[in-house]
Amino acid sequence: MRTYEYDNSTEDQREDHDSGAVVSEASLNHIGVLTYHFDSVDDVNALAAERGYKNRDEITISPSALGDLYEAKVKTFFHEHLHEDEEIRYILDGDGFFDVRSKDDRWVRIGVSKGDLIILPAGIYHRFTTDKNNYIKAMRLFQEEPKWTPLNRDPQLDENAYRKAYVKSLSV
Ligand code: KMT
Ligand code: NI
Repeated sequence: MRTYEYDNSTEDQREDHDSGAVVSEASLNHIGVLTYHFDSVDDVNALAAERGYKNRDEITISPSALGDLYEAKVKTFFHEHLHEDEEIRYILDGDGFFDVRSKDDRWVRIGVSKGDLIILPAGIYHRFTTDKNNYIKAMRLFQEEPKWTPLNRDPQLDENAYRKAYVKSLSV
């Protein structure tokens, strides 16, 4: 997984946007983001059992899978948001980028490819995009019911219980 500070240029979101500043796995862990690489689904199953992810499905994001909806979907995923639950994705094929907010509110870009598994904590502001190849296939894991309604960034969310708990976790 390649992780770096986003360069903040306004060109196509699907470009790399690599500022050249590397971000360590340790600093991702500090903001509650966990990353793994598993070549075998057995390892995914073991992690799922350990963390209580009982359910899963698969999503393909590409023009051929989504047709006319593709561009709109990619725009929605790239709108800065949070969820009231963890976002867990195991990449089955293709590539993409998760951008997460650092402690000081800068974008950190995480490039994901086949075999990568990423866990974003509830309450973290983030966004996702495909890359120039316009293709990713991922397994989505969840505990009971999928609760991944995106809550778009808004000052009112400062009062959201999940956001508050996340912000509090950053200060320890
Ligand atoms: C999401 O919730 O952002 C998605 O499911 C898209 C990313 S899946 C690689
Ligand atoms: Ni999300």
